[in-house]
Amino acid sequence: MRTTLEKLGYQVEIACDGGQAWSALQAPGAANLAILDWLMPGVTGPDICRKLRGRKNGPYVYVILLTAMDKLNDLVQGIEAGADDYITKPFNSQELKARLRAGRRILDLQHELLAAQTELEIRATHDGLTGLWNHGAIIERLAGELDRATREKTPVGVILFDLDHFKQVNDTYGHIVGDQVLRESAHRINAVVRPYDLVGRYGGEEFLTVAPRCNLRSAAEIAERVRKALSATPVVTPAGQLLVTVSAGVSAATVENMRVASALIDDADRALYRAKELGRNRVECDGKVTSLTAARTASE
Ligand code: GH3
Ligand code: MG
Ligand code: MG
Repeated sequence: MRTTLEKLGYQVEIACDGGQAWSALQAPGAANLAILDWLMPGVTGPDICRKLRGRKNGPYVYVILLTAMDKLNDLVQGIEAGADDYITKPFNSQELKARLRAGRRILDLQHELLAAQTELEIRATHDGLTGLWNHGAIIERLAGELDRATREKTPVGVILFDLDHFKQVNDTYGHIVGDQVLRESAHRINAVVRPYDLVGRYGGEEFLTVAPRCNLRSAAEIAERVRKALSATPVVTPAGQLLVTVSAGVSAATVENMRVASALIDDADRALYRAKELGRNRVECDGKVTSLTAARTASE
């Protein structure tokens, strides 16, 4: 069988008994089509089918059971155990070839289906323009982080960013340039936050960052890094170099003051409003104001 399969262009891995077959099928990069003898020492073919179908994750493995002609009556049991097809012994290579082709067709379809599902999941949770989490997804992530923070007794920081005078960019240079500025802003935010911080597009030119394990001050420091990353270098567009600034409002849930997502966002929004009122291109915090603004003036 190995020779026949190799002639057909398949990469073949041989297992000497059921136990070995089961280990091989669990290994990373394992085969996705298995031809299993019904009776094997230790673990039988149908046993492996049941184990495979009982897995919570892992790729789909297409299973062909090998069975002797006189065991054909047992087939129902094999199919019920999770086998996809069967071949009777001694096998005929033409038949094997045809059955393998059918198996590949199913596996290809399965692969396409999974790819389409992944694509749909990404589209449902991500913003098309910037690639960031979308409005619904970032709020859901924030709620998830708050649940975890409550269990683990850690803080969570929330930062709401809003580009300054962004309407002017659109009005002066057009929406295409505006879109480019939004993409570049998203890129710069992502570049300065920590890998496990979450960044979403909350609205048109508003971004929401969730900073797990950050108290008000640490979150404000992240916001300040983002503010600097934007104001330090103009965005290069076909319309020329545009200096873009951002204002930020920061809030934090702490062990002593745990809040739900909407309350945290409201608090960050109020701080953001103050940042706008106080002249934009600045970070304001909900509650005790840190000395970040002073630090900023000193370093610039
Ligand atoms: P402020 O400093 O007070 O925030 O001023 P602003 O001009 O940024 O505020 P405003 O909320 O008035 O304007 C936001 C603008 O963002 C209005 C809208 O045209 C623009 N906008 C929202 N979504 C998009 C988008 O997807 N693409 C582009 N190009 N512009 C967008
Ligand atoms: Mg806005
Ligand atoms: Mg704005």
